[in-house]
Amino acid sequence: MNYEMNTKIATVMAVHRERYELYTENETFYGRLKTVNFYNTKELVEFPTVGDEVRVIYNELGDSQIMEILPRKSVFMRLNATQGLPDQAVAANFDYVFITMSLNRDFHIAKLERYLTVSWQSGGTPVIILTKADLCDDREFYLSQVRDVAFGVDAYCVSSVTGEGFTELEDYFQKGKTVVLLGSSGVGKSSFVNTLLGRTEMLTGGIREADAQGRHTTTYKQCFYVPEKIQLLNGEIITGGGRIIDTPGMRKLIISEMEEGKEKSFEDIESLISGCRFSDCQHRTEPGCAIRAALESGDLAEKHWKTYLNLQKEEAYAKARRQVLERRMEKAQRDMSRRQRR
Ligand SMILES: Nc1nc2c(ncn2[C@@H]2O[C@H](COP(=O)(O)OP(=O)(O)OP(=O)(O)O)[C@@H](O)[C@H]2O)c(=O)[nH]1
Ligand SMILES: [Mg+2]
Ligand SMILES: [Zn+2]
Repeated sequence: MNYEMNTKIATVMAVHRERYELYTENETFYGRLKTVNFYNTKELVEFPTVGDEVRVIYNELGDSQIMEILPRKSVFMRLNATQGLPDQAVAANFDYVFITMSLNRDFHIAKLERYLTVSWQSGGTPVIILTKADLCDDREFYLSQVRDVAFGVDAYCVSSVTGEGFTELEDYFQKGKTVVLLGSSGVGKSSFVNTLLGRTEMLTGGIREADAQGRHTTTYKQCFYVPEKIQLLNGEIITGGGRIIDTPGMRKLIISEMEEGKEKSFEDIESLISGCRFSDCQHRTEPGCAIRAALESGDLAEKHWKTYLNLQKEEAYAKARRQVLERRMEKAQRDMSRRQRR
């Protein structure tokens, strides 16, 4: 058989355990990873995720074989809960990151800052989507807080119940563009997707009232094609197109090599630091510390500074984790070659 002839490039639409839902040329089909390319390798190999472009050997009769992931233009990583295993890619190849927070109990500025950092670092452009506008009668109050931390990032208020706000999002849904949804469980990501698709594709869930925590209704990630015409609940029709990726609410996103991302959300702090008298200033008791001065005068909000410090700690943690993983990999390789020599 001529393998070249059966090679296709496909998009990963969903991941169901070891089976991948793939799409190309108007056809949905399934694939599995080619074992020697992904498991029995010397290096840690990442697994494909939703949004990835993969090269497959197409099989008409059953599951196709996924040979490799093509280079990604953007990606979100998530810390692997199992120590010693590589971090996992959550979604790839998106253009816009819709950071979703609800206009009621999920609204946390520190969380937003964190999402912004992760978004800039992912390679996508962040857009802030404040959900459940129908439950809120003081949007300006929230929007002004958003503007304080999100320099130059667009923010919108939407409601999946009334359809309000969706008209303003038309520009993001275009052929060839992909949007990924990011945000805590229960903020209404799947409801947002259903509104765009005009049908219930993703199950949505209630919130446990006692603690306002979402229930993690969505347990997998999935990519959808957005219709070219979207009819909103109020009957209005807007133009769509492109793709949208729904994800489960995420607790831990990895912050790694985040230098670039950090500068955008914390430009103000970076520029203050450059004004400290000592280049190794710890911003505690040193004379001529620009951070202390700004905190005292109120020019720098205590909360914003705390978020920055926390992110730095996380970054150090992520780096330490990577080093441990690398050392473990090296050891595994040494053990393997020792066994082979025997
Ligand atoms: N009032 C109101 N409720 C909403 C809106 N959007 C979603 N909800 C409700 O909020 C709850 C959670 O919505 P989901 O869409 O499942 O939230 P999610 O972000 O997908 O949650 P996970 O899948 O757990 O990450 C459901 O009960 C929805 O009906 C909205 O715009 N207004
Ligand atoms: Mg969901
Ligand atoms: Zn200082």
